[in-house]
Amino acid sequence: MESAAIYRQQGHLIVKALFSPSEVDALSKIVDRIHGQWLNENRSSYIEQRLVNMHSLTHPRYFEQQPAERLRFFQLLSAKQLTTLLTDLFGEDLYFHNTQLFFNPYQNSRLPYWHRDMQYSPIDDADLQAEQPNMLALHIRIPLLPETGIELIPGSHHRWDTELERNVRLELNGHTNSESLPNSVLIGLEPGDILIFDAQMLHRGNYQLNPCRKALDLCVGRPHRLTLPYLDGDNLPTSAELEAIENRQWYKLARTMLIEPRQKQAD
Ligand SMILES: O=C(O)CCC(=O)C(=O)O
Repeated sequence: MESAAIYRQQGHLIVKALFSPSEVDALSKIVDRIHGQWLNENRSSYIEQRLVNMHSLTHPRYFEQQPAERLRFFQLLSAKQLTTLLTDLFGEDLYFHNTQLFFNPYQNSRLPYWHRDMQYSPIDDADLQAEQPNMLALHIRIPLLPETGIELIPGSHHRWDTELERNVRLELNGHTNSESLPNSVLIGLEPGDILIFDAQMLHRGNYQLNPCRKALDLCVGRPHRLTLPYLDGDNLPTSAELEAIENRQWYKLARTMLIEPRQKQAD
């Protein structure tokens, strides 16, 4: 089956060896420095709240001493082979939304939890279900270490929950969100591979199988009224940086999206 058909059917797609070893190495060095700063500033939250990720790795706060590295990071995140692949699969109208880094919780002190990303927003579950056919919010997982780090339920991007899935995801009727669910697949990835998946499909991490985890995540999607309010302009390239980025279309559209809704409100 061709890649677009696999994604349409499953809600996820693995592409092997998309990034070269030198690109992975360059990303890894930048991510390590950012993660190190974040950990210095957030160590108690990391431990007490059993955090499993951080977000907004492109924020200027991580580049005060290394301004040139921010541009390099944006360039690596929009590598030509990645933007071309995503355009072939989903079209031209994609924007850069944010980045995240997933890691193991402190001392593996937490169980992975099934969820659909936007269930943690104030938006009602019924509204999310109704809008699901109209939304495209993607995670592009870029593992910087080998991992068996994520579990998905194929096909759950184009349907809502079964009764069991709902009970588990929302912890209803005595269920917990860490219970096993039927028909799930556990994904193994090597550095260089990417996993593309729908942020609203049923998924959870896996913390047990990876002695150490460093999974960079790029959030890209089509502009939608439910996701755009979460776009933070601080995470986007400045005008000067934008001019210097070769494949700038995702960033350009993101910047446009920050301006347009305000203009519409003013009309
Ligand atoms: O990779 C993980 O640990 C979980 C991923 C996840 O929850 C997400 O991408 O929203």
